[in-house]
Amino acid sequence: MSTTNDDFPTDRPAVVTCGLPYANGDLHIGHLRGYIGADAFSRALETLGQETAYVSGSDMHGTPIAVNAEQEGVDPEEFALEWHEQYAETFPKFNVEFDNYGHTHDETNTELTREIVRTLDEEGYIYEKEIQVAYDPDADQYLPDRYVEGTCPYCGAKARGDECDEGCQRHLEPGEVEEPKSTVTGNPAEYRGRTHKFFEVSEFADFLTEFLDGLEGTSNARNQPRQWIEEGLQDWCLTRDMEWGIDYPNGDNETTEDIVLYVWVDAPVEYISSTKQYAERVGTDEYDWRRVWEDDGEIVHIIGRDIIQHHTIFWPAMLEGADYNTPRAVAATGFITINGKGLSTSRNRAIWANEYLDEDLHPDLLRYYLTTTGGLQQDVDFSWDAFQEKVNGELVGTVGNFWYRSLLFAYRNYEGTPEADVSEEVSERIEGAIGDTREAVNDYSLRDIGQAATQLAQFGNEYIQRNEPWKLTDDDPERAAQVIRDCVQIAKAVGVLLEPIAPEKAQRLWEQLGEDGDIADAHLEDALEAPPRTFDEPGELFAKIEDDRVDELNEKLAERVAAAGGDEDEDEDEDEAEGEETETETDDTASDESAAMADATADTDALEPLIEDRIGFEDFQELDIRVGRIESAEGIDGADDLAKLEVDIGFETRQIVAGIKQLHDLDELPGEKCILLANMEPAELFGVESNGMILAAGDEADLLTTHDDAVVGEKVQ
Ligand code: B3M
Ligand code: ZN
Repeated sequence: MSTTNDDFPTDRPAVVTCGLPYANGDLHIGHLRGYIGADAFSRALETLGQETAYVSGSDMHGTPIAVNAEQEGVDPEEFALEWHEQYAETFPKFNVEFDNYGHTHDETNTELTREIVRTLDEEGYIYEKEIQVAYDPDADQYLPDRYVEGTCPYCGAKARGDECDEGCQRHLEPGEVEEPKSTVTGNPAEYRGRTHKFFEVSEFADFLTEFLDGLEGTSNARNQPRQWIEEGLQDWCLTRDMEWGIDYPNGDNETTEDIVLYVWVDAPVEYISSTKQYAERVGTDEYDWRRVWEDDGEIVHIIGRDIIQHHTIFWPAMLEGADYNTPRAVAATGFITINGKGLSTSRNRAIWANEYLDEDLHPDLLRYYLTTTGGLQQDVDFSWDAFQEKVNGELVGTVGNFWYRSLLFAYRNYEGTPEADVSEEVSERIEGAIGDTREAVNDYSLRDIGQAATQLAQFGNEYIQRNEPWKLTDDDPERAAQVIRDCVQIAKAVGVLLEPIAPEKAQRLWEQLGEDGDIADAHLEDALEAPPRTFDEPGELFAKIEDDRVDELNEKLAERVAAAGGDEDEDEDEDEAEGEETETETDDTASDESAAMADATADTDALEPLIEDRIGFEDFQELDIRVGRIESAEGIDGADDLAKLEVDIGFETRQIVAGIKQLHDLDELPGEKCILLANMEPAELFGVESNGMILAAGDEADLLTTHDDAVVGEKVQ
């Protein structure tokens, strides 16, 4: 496999997927970040001219469903199908438009999963082994996955039977969780011997190393698995002692009683099944699903960062073992926090999908907030205040304002697009924005896709201010027409560029410009095509969110949390999953992009206040700040954010721990110069000694460096 891919667009069909929601409860903002993000990415790929399908489905199996169905006393199939239908209805309301949305229990997926497992078996990658499985003697049942809880053997955090959801995020094999406790009765569980099927993941270590070298997406999806491979891969138990799920296929196509496939076997297969269903619906001449999955198509998975291991170890090993194509990219998003605290469904500290819609808030506002606040890998904090600030500042103040004033001026003075050619300055600026969008897509940066559009609108506003067309209409009508012609073109271009993120608003703009058809079918180059000569009076596309509305939304959220027994001021541990975080250090300042967009200067309200007390030069001299060169950088096992760096400081090499694991591509750091505080007291973080402190600024840990010939070891003074 080559380690460099052709840039998008390629002439091969692409599929974009998002992680399958477990069909077991209401959708919330944590889910929406992934579905909206993947929807925006697939729309953006299409604007580049890339043939793309966007597919997903509901995850119907496993203990997440069985446990909840049991609690409600209903059959798991009926239970999951009901949620599945609700999800399928909810997504379009957020303008999330799947080309196919299936579910893992349908015939396509059941058959394909069994076929893949059979192939793996035939290829000799599956064997049987007796293992110790948790068992509840009082309930007289085995305790797979979420039926058991205990302690993670790797990091010591509280863990579920199959995942260290609150700690190191590792997948845990049956029997691994320590001090097992039954979630059925709350009693300590016993371990009992049972024979299960295993997939020889360990055989794929070399393949996976090479696979990761070529993998695009976010750096966390490459770095964590590299570490897991280095530590040695374990084979993977493919079966579970339960009834709900896909029966294990025997070679002769019979099924084995009482054991089903682990939910994580059939869940990712739905990516293929759903693509296949789409192709069968539109015709395989129209969309060649076999080329995508069996040959050289572009597979892009967008997932939450808690399921990196499943998508970068197990899944590619399964695909390779069964002779399928493997993903081009895995982009893993950070979590969502609410008012700086972990999202918690049990504490009702969440923004629910239906609640958002019931408030009559436009879906494109949330789409914009979720895709452009922070980078994909970063945790994003949601608060109604930050939402208001972003909507009012960027969408109302910058984009909406520019659209409305340009189109209104054009309508009033020219009944549409004035007859003039677009100036060179403006067409170059639009071309620049198209280039930025193309680059952003190839970098898997939704934020940059959004910023390319918003910055173009910002340019448009400045362009109007600078040229003052209202002063020109009488004195220099030709020049006035030229300026407005430019503005109408910029307005159209902003619409085309913003469509992946705010598709409904962009479509409204399209219609206001008198364009036919769907803006979703437009390609980036259409941003340079002239709009129709005439159009009707435009209306405003974005409305300000008022302060009292925000107060009301804040109150409702606080009341909900209080009613669930929580308190917005209390500091507590969280115990939730589905991409929910236990502790985060998200900072609200991340949401203030508007000032940073204009000139990389932050809004001072969002900055830490200046320290009033002055220090003398002698105090400063006590800080031994040096130029260093990073020799190596690797993530620290078990720590979400920390990386261990070896830094050459001239006299010696220092080991330094820095909170940059999610924020930098660690592979790209060796060789880079950095600035560090050399006489920082040594400290131990996650059992790793840190001997110095790397200096960085901002939410994305922009590393300080030198720009000329300062040599390694030199003092900064
Ligand atoms: N159903 C949900 C999760 O763990 C799980 C994803 C499956 S993706 C193939 O986030
Ligand atoms: Zn752990």
